Amino acid sequence: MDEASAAKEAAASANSAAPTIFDKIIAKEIPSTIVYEDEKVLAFRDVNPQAPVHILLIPKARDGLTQLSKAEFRHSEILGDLLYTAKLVAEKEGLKDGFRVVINDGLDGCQSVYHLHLHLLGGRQLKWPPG
Ligand code: IU
Repeated sequence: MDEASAAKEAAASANSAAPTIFDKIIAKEIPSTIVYEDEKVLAFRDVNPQAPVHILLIPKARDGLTQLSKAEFRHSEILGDLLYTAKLVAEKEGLKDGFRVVINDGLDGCQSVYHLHLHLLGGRQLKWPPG
């Protein structure tokens, strides 16, 4: 299945109640390489890295935040926490020459997991615009 078809399938099956693979990662039921964890945020290496450093940052409590376009005012604090944590993790990873933070949203954004997550990418010269 190509990327666009996979995104279409994921978007069609997305609903706020259904658990995702990230719930199992949070519960440590499936292994992941965790690089940062506190009471609200988990950061782990993407299994299909698109750059030498490719880390996902997620809220431990999804709280309806399946995707950025579903954010409500009450999510402002966790959104800020995630962004600030991305900066901390980038520092920890030694990304002193820069990095990129991406949030894919919905079908056009090619989102495949419906639990909000930030991609932290770095360790090589990234190109712009993205595909
Ligand atoms: P997206 O923005 O929803 O497309 O990103 C989902 C990411 O989750 C994607 O980069 C996958 O490689 C990554 N991922 C993972 O790290 N571990 C998994 O078990 C699964 C997906 I499924």
